[in-house]
Amino acid sequence: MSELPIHESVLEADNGKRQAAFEADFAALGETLDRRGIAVDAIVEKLRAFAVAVPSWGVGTGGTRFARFPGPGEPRGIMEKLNDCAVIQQLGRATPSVSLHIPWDRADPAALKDKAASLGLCFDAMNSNTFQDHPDDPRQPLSYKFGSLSHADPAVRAQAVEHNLAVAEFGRAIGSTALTVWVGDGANFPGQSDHSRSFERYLQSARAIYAGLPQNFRLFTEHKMYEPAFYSTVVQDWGTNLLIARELGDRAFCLVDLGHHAPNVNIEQIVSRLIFAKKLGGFHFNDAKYGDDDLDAGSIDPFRLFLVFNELVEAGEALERLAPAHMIDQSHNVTDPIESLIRSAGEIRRAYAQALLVDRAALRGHQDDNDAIMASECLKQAFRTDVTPILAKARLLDGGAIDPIAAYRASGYRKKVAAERPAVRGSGGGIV
Ligand code: PSV
Ligand code: MN
Ligand code: MN
Repeated sequence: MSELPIHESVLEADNGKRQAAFEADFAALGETLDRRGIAVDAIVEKLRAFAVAVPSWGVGTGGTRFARFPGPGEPRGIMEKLNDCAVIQQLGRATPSVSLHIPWDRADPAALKDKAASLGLCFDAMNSNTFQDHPDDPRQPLSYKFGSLSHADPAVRAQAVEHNLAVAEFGRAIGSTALTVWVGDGANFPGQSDHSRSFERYLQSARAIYAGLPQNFRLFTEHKMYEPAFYSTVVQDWGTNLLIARELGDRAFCLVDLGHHAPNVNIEQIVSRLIFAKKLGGFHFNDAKYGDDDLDAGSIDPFRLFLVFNELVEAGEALERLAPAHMIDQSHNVTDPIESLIRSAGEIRRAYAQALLVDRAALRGHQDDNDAIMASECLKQAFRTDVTPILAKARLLDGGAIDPIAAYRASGYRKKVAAERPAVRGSGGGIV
């Protein structure tokens, strides 16, 4: 039995205020799409089936390398983080699962499962952490300062492998079926480490993790161009990532974090190539202007997010077979994280809805005719369509809010938890 955090009367009252305008907007959009030969209800149903996981660290203190600015009512541990995740799901209805980060979220697995079930949540891919030292963990006494899975010292590598296997085992106990591995391993200076030898060591460690995973687990490896290493990163791009996935085997896949590429890199083309290679494992959605900015999805370049979804829709059945995981990975300083995560989940669905509106037959025709303008316009027409009423309809049908951020503000949830949760330092979920 679910215990939803926002009282139903709040939701009803807020939806009630917006219902008439929403119905009119939805009907108008339905007519517009009908003229284009698109059944609006079919798009609504596809959106309802599209879920994206919330990162547990996204509801905690965000920060930069320079400072953390704790907000009021910040969750003090994983159980309170789950409460916040339940708010995001209750109002937005796009995020039924949570991606945990160990050791930040370590707790009794049975208690975690019960808590999640009581909130109507479940768990998505697990995340290990060998990019920080863990002085309080007796199983990880060695430092990751100079790397983890690719470290020159076999003892550090062994410790990092063991940690990953422990995280997978923890995940198995709470119903997760995937492990995401991101390492900060790399070098700040040319000559600091040998590109070949460090990659070989990484692969050896990754093979050990892969071999020890629970049978039903997929392994997602995540590439990142730079940071914390500033000259070279061991898993720096999709090429290296694809090599890894191919080396490891059928259950190893590449995870694409949108923020982990150089500015202007054609991420949608990378997505297309990984689908072709049958190695697209999933996404960490976020947005960025310069580097790994971890901003709300679609907040800087919504067109790029749309183009990524355009590739996913274009792939059709090939994508269904891959069933990539959808996760948000964001964390920053200046908003209420619940609002930011509600917004990101909505923008991700928006991009999906817009991609579903592309007239694919027409697009192919324009491509084959070398009609660059009409091909481009074909995408633009879909991107320019305001699908807001479709997003609202999908939420409403599942018991959510027409305007989830407004309903959240009306609920007074942040004020309530601020009174219940005294501020603590470092309540988890910091990002390097
Ligand atoms: C660090 O860049 C990072 O943001 C990666 O994207 C990971 O997915 C995330 O931290 C959590 O470990
Ligand atoms: Mn990530
Ligand atoms: Mn990142």
